[in-house]
Order: sequence, then C-alpha cells, then structure tokens
Amino acid sequence: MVQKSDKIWFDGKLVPWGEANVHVLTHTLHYGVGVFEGIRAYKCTDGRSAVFRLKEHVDRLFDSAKILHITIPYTREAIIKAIVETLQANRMAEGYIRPIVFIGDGMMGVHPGDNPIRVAIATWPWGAYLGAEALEKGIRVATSSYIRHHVNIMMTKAKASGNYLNSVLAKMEAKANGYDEAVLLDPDGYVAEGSGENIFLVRSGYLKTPPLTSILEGITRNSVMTLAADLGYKVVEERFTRDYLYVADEAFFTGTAAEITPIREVDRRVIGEGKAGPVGKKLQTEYFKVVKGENKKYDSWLHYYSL
Ligand code: PPE
Repeated sequence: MVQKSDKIWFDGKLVPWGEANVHVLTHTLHYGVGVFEGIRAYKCTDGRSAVFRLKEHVDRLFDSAKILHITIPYTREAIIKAIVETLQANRMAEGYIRPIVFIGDGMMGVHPGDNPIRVAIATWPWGAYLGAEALEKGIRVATSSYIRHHVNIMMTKAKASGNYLNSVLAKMEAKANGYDEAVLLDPDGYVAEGSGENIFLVRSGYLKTPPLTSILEGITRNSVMTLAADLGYKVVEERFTRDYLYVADEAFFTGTAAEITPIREVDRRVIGEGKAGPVGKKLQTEYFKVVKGENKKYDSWLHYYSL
C-alpha cells in the first residue's frame, strides 16, 4: 500500500489525498494515453532537502507529452513550483514524486477529441524500490518472455502510461517465477532494460549500456554515465546480448526508484562473484553522495527547497 500523504496537487490546486479522484470514463484509463514522471527528493547531509534533477524530469514530462500530442496546460515553471508546493504541503523532507498528465472524460472512442488535459502531482514516502537488501546485496533477474517495444509500435522516448503494460506483464512474470526483476530484450533480441530501470554491465573495467532505441532515456542512466566518466571509467553505449550479460564482471540497474541496484544473478547464472561488484558499488556510493548534496560539483542537479 502506498503510504498516504495529506495532499495531492490536482488541476492547479492542492486537494486532500482522498479527493483526488476521476470519473470511470477518463480517457487515459481506457486507452493509456497519459505521461508521467518518477522523481525523488532527498534529505541532504546538511539538513536541507533537494529534488534530484527536477528540471530534467519536468523537461522529459513535456517531451513525453509532445510525443503523444498532449498539450500540458501549464508552463514548466508552474509544474516545478507545483511539485515543490506539494512536497511542502505534505511536509516531505524526502520521498517520491509522481506527476501525471492524462486525458480526462468527455468523448469516448480512440480519438481523445478535446477532452480536458488533467495534471496531478502526488508525493509519498518510498524506500528501496526492490527491497531493503537489494541495494546492498543485489537482485536476481530473469530474461522476460515479453519483448521491449519496437520503436514504431510504442513511442519509447515517451514515459507514457500505455508503455507500462509491457513493464507490468514482465514484472508479474518475473515475480511469479521467483525473481526480483525482469530484463527485457529489444525486438532484435539485444538486452534493452528492466521493467522500470536501465541496465549497465561492467567488463574488463569499462561500462556498457544499451543505446537509446527501445529504452527510456533514463535520467539516472545519464547521471551514472556522467559520474562514471568523471571517475575515469570508459562508458560505451552499445547493444549487447543476454549471454554477454551472463559473463559480465558486474551488472546493475539504474532508475529513480531503483537508484543503483546491483544484479547478482541473471537466468540462474551468477554474475561476477554473486554480490555487488566494486565498480557498481563505487558508483552507487558516489550517486548517494551526489543526491545528498555531498558532492558540490553536482550541486546544479539539486533543487533545494525548504519545508
Ligand atoms: N526504464 C524504464 C522503463 C523506467 O520506467 C524507468 C524509470 C527507467 C528506465 C529509468 O529512468 P530514470 O528514473 O529517469 O532514471 N521508472 C520509474 C517508475 C518506476 C515505477 O515502478 O513506477 C522510476 O524509477 O521512477
């Protein structure tokens, strides 16, 4: 169960959590044409709070909407302000932020007509996405029987609600088979991403991650690539096969929710030593320093707010 907060920002105003409801003929509920974001705020080491890469997340929300022909009836600045206001209204020093833009009720049928575009922003506390031990010990992953989107079937650069049908199926399958998470292959058979994470492998000291075809352009992916380059690691964006993953020295998932989660097993093959590897661990440590404001070099990635 999501831990309730007091308020949700809904179409321009803060309303009580229990009143942020929609009609059953909400267009997006039927056809999936909506866009959303997943953002985290962290309590910094100096006692302040900051939203991590807020601008980039809001930019991606607007890009996702553009791809789906949705015009968000607010400016980027207004959405940024609303996100901060929601955190403040809920007295959230840290937590997860979920803005969603969706098509409301009015017309039914595939074409959304001029149904209203509605915007909501919810916040709630969210700990380690894949379980408390996952960040430390790593997780067990299975290749999914579901294939990630073809670039002309779904718009893979949009963080669109409908795209997640594929993720939900993959995640349910992985869990039902006793794994923690799924890794999905792209339509050509190469490794793409997790149900809600990007993927990296480490081999002979360098990092590899799939290029931006079938996958979401992850903001954590970008942060990790930047941090890795800074730490002197070579990072290549290149397709790789599932068996290349089996023989990697290390592998890990990245995502706002998942942060940097080591992968210790794929399809019953132990990865490396079957625990968090040194490169992934180093990047995870650096990432947590950055989000908590301990690395001043990346201060521009933090949007500080007061409570
Ligand atoms: N791929 C997918 C499919 C994905 O959903 C996410 C984020 C990523 C990659 C990583 O993107 P980024 O967060 O910008 O680094 N998934 C979000 C939703 C998870 C959920 O269960 O809901 C998230 O991490 O917030």
